[in-house]
Amino acid sequence: MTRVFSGIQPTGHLTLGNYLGAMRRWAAADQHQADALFCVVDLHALTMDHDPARVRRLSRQAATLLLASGLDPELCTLFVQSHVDEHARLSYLLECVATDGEMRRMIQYKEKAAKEAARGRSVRVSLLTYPVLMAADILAYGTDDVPVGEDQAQHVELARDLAVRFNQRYGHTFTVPRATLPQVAARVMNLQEPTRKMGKSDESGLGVVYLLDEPDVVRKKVMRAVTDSGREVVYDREERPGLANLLEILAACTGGNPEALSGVYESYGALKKDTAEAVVEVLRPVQERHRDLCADPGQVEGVLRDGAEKARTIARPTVDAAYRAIGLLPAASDTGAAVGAGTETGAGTDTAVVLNTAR
Ligand code: AQP
Repeated sequence: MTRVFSGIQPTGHLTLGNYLGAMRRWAAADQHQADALFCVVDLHALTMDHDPARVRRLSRQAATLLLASGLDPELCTLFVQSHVDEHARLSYLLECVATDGEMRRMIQYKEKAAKEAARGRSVRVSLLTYPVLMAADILAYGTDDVPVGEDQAQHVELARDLAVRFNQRYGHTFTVPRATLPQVAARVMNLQEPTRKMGKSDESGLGVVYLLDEPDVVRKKVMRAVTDSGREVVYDREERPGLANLLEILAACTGGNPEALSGVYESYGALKKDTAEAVVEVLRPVQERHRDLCADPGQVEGVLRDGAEKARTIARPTVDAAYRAIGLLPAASDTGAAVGAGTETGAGTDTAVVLNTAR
């Protein structure tokens, strides 16, 4: 069965971009078709200046919203990254395979490092290395498919490269994963700056629809969306990014096609009104379920506890195999497991190492 893994960072309140680009597919398709794991990747939230209490609060909120968006613990595994040590264990090994140059080419690193510098803050080393942790998140589970929005495609590409490199150097250990992108709304844009991604760490929040925004707030944000000069409603991502963004949001919410929808509207106002109502309707059931789940926090905690236990049992053998393959001496109780691991170091060599150390 195909193994699917994907995660979400508790770096801010979850947005319509997170929902349309990733979460909705996880609930509607992935958990039914695959052996799927979904994770609140809280370690990633420590890569920028952060408030510990806020990260804790947002982690719980993200898990609750994932359940509210339809993830079913009977069908998939939902857990918090820091509850499973295997992610951090594997990340170090992959840092020994990744290069400084490839880390510095990551677009998110360049953008976020520039943001930190502009605020006069120093850049954390973890901001540079977190794509390796993300590769570890994915590779620890023998993942085949990683359903993400377009902004994460480069990081999944890195996970692929590291898997291939590790396998070539140390023997086949990892499945090589691939990113799967949604057909529509792979990159929902900020409503105020439609050339910028709708992101949860946006400062003003005016161009960002949050999953827990009240219907009237959603309506206001969509009605005030920046559109382009011109009168005709046409779908052109390059020349008319504001309009294209609205058409894509409407298409994603109604199951339509942005190009076809552009022919239906004669005015920007009508398009905005329908888009606002479509978003309100998509968010309504999520908000209702979120409210119910908040009334029973023990339920969410139980799901996360069981999820972490299950995730550990899946990740452990792969991460242990990577430790052996790369040449680390197994702890005494694991020595039996070391036999045969690695490309050049067979059982005989392992035994010699143990004997030499004893002398
Ligand atoms: N605008 C978006 N359009 C489509 N998909 C998106 N995703 C995020 N934003 C959009 C997808 O949601 C999943 C989880 O995202 P994440 O938590 O890894 O990243 P983020 O929301 O972009 O969070 P950041 O980096 O903390 O926020 P910003 O960018 O504001 O600084 C992923 O599958 C992602 O592709």
